[in-house]
Amino acid sequence: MVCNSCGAPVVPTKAELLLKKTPRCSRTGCTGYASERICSYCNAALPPDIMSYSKYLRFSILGITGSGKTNFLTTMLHELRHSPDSYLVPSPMDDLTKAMFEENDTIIYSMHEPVPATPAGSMPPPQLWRLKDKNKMTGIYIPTYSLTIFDGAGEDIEHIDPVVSRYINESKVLVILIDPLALPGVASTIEEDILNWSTTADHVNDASAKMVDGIAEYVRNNCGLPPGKLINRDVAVVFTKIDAVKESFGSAVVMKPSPHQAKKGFDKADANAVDAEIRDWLLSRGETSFLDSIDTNFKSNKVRFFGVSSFGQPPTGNSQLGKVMPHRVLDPLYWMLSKEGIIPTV
Ligand SMILES: Nc1nc2c(ncn2[C@@H]2O[C@H](COP(=O)(O)OP(=O)(O)O)[C@@H](O)[C@H]2O)c(=O)[nH]1
Ligand SMILES: [Mg+2]
Repeated sequence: MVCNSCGAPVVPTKAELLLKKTPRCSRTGCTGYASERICSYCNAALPPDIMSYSKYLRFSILGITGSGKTNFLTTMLHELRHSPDSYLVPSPMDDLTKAMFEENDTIIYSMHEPVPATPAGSMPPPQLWRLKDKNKMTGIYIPTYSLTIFDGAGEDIEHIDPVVSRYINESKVLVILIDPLALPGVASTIEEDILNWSTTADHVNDASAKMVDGIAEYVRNNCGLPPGKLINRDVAVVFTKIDAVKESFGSAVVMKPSPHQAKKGFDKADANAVDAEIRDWLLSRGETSFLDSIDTNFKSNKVRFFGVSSFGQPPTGNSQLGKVMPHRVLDPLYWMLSKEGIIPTV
């Protein structure tokens, strides 16, 4: 904490902590208060209420460039905000998060365009959200959770910046996106227009598998884990752009509407069925290298596969969307919430 008058660092007294009072500056002659919090590592300003949450959720969205990270994050937050039976109310904790979200939200929902690719080399800061839990509200209290989301750095993952590697390391859940259209065997079966409108980058073979190996290596190095030890971290593998390959899923469970929100909990049977369908699909397309890189790096009981479409249907032109109807974009979040005990598993 820093004094708002003289800028000196301030350590709150025990009484101030206990009574949740704004600490006073202890410097002789200064009458200021320490209402500002800054990160002791990088000096960035932190939201004043950052220490006051019931639970802290942190996740990183990781995936090769163009795998759909930013569009997925934007539609996920939009759905959480706007769906009629949502009981978790999100609000941005700081101006930067608000501005980033509003810009992307306008592009998708008002301009009907996909969010353009993040320029190479730029590194957006993590988004800070608070979630209010209407379900557990009492007359005087509403449980509020902090949700920090890092929208990853695409292919740069092979040369992870130290700051990014810290975000990855501190994430409770790694959300790894797998773009079916970046898989060599799949791209050749997709209609050319749909493929062009749904992809922004060309990738080398096995790009997704290499990215997973890269992430795993960083987590291992940072945690001092030997190469042979499986990483004990929750991993949501999110298969994006499922609209572009929906024929091959036929009447699978993953193509049906998500049941979690209506059930006010995480529907495990539904999630198990989806998990099996996505794994089988990847196997049937010969994507063993991606599955192997997941299975040989992470503990199997910590990994869950999901299938989503941020737009509900492929873009209808170059940078042009039809009606935006996100499909199952909240499923990974519901899993995380159930792991934290915020919603029940049903
Ligand atoms: N068909 C389809 N295309 C998508 C979907 N989400 C994203 N895309 C396409 O993928 C491209 C890259 O998405 P983006 O979110 O920028 O990827 P990022 O680089 O991982 O953040 C976009 O230009 C979209 O055209 C989706 O749900 N369906
Ligand atoms: Mg992006």
